[in-house]
Amino acid sequence: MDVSHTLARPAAPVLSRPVAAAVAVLAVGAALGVGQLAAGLLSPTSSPYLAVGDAVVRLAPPPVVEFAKSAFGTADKPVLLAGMAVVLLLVAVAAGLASRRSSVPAQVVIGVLGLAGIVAVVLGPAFAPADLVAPLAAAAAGLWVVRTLHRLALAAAVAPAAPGVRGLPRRTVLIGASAAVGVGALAAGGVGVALGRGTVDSRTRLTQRLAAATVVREAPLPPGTDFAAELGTTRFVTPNPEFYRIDTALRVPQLRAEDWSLRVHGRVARELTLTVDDLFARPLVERTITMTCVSNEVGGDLVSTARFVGVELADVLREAGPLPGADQILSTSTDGWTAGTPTGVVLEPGRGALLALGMNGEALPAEHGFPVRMVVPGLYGYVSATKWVTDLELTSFADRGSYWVRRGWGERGPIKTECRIDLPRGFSQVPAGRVTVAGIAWSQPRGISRVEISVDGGPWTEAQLAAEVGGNTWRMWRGTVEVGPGSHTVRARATDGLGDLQTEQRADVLPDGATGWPAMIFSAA
Ligand SMILES: Nc1nc2c(c(=O)[nH]1)N[C@H]1C(S)=C(S)[C@@H](COP(=O)(O)O)O[C@H]1N2
Ligand SMILES: [Mo]
Repeated sequence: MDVSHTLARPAAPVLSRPVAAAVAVLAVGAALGVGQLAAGLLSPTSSPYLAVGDAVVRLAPPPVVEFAKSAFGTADKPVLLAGMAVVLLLVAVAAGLASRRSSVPAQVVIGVLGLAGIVAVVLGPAFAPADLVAPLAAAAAGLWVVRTLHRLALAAAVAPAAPGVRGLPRRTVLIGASAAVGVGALAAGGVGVALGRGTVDSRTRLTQRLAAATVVREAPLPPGTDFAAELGTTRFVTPNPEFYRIDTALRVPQLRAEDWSLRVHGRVARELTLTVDDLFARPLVERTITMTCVSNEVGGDLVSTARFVGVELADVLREAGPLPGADQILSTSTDGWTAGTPTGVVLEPGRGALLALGMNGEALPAEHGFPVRMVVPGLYGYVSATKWVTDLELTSFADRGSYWVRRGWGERGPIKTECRIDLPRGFSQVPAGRVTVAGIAWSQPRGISRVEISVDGGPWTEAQLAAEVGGNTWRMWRGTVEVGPGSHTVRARATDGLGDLQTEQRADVLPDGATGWPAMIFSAA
């Protein structure tokens, strides 16, 4: 009697290790590809992969972030994304190896990864419900692929040659399905990344368009506007990658110039809507402007200078025709940030406020407001320099607050006269004798007429000023002091273009900008 049929159960099918690992890796790959494609189609910032990367950056302890910046420089982001890919690959392999009999462990791992993507997207800076599509689609694709491929792989493991889908041998079905998933994931991911790149291409086109446009250029910078070559101090024009950056956007809005428009409305005689083409149809002007952040401490580095190209904001306003009582221009960015600028300041003759498109010979970098931002000489950024600006509402200060004003910062935000000592560097050791002291001073739009320095409480002596560019920019200065061996303190103070000395009174940055004479401690030997 043959009992084997009734007593010996067939061994539970088991996947080989390579096949089990490959199934999970393909499923995770499919999830990433689908997520990237959906994000590319709907909203580049909803990519679960990039959102998790951003979350890592945000949650990383500051020492880790600083280490990454110093070790990898501007490549820190690609390094992070590549590192995440390696981690995901290892997690997928481990999940696959744990799923040789059942796909449940791999499903749990993919579910957890999917949840991480969803949470990261939801916690993103500019979350909108539609942003859920990409991470949800990614998780669904990953789960579907792992279950389907696992089922096909188990069937093939039991009887590779038995007929499967459409009568093809099961092993052939498995290989075909796996290849289709792999190729599909790569293609989806590639298309998604390419779609998300729209901003990059749009920037390149706008840079070319600016280069070809007729721009009313400023005079070239006079020679001797800085001492960077001799002293290694701050350069007059700040290269874009070094321009200070302040905004509330955890993820830089990715816009296309072709899609951008600006609505001018509210208390106006005529509502306007301007596209980038409309801006190019107006006179373009070049203007060198030093921007300053109200949060800049005395001695701080939240101050930079660029040559901007744009259209006159005052002309746009006049065309819209502000109505009586419209004392505030409330500007809004695509990410919902707002600034309130005094209408009267922008309309002052010669103020030179811009809707800027260009910065130092190229289109605005994405992080500085591509495609269009406001720049108003003489006002701190928080009341004037809206990046990614899409809406100007003429209103009144009495009626509407703006982002930082509602949080306790001053309503008007004129820039205060300040200076900074760049040399000698803090706590540095220099040879005793004649010591070079150098720095910058600013008082937009009044300009700088004098800078004085004093060592160890001694008399004030006048520093030499670098060539003047205009009231809207900072001005470099240098001088010397005589010191013997030991510790010393050098102080500096600036006088603006109207002859007013900057105040010695120390004030905190809150509510309307720091004041006080900067001091630098160094030692001579
Ligand atoms: N959309 C948007 N624009 C913004 C801000 C912001 O948070 N969001 N910050 C403002 C502040 S406080 C300053 S000082 C300047 C800084 O501009 P920058 O980053 O190009 O140097 O941008 C202003 N424009
Ligand atoms: Mo700022």
